[in-house]
Amino acid sequence: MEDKRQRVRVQGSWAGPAKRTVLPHSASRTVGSRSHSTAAGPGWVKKESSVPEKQFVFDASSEVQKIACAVQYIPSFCRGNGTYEISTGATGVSRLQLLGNFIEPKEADWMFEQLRLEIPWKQETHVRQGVSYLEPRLTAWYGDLPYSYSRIRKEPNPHWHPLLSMLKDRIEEVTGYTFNSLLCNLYRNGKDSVDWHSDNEPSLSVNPVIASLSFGDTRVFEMRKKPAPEKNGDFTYVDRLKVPLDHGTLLIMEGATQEDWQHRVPKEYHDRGARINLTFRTIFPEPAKR
Ligand SMILES: O=C(O)CCC(=O)C(=O)O
Repeated sequence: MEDKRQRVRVQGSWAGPAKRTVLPHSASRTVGSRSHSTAAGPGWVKKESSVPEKQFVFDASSEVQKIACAVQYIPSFCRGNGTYEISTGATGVSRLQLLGNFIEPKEADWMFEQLRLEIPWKQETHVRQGVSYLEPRLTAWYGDLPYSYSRIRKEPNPHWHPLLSMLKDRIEEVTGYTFNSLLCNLYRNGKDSVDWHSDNEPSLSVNPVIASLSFGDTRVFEMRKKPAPEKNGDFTYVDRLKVPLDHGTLLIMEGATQEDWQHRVPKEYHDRGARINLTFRTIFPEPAKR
């Protein structure tokens, strides 16, 4: 069993109407309990489910699968709503909150069109080992401070589009978190992507909360756990998750998620339509370099 993984497959059924409640973890949830997991099972645990129409009821007879290297799959349609503690470690709990239909489809349709046409999209150039290449997506930055990632610097842009300000307000109201910045991504088709990374730049400080809102075609948001130091960067047997993010879905990443996990949106084999992803964050001024 050395290289095998034991994983819990969450089983259950859909029942009754449930009230939508999303509160910041500090206000509403207990940290660290992994109630339906086995001692050996590193998989994610569904803590609580709250959906507009139906609620997922956990079935205690969940079976433990022994498989070499499985990928867990969290559906993001209404039935996937809930809070997922995806790992617990020395750095704390890594947690996802998923809210399908955060924006209703009709509203999401016109928002998508407005954002596609009115955001000042730009294709940045990466330089890696002396070779420059165009980022396989378009981006835009909003916030009073600059943002640097992968040696790209986004200049401050305090001119928030009214629709983006409205979405920020709506997310802040529902989650109880506040954000001062936004990185927008436009995936023009299935060939556009973002590679494995964590949102862990120093300007995001420790345990950043990232609120990620998606519009347009569904793309799979993949996550993989960072290997322990003794694995020397070998990701072969790390825990993995797939979260399909569809039109109007809000994903919140909290706790140690950026410290302990990486994420990406891979290219697709089959073509996809355009997708816009908005990642709201809080940026802090970086200490002056000496
Ligand atoms: O498009 C997404 O869902 C992810 C975007 C992302 O990883 C980022 O902006 O850091």
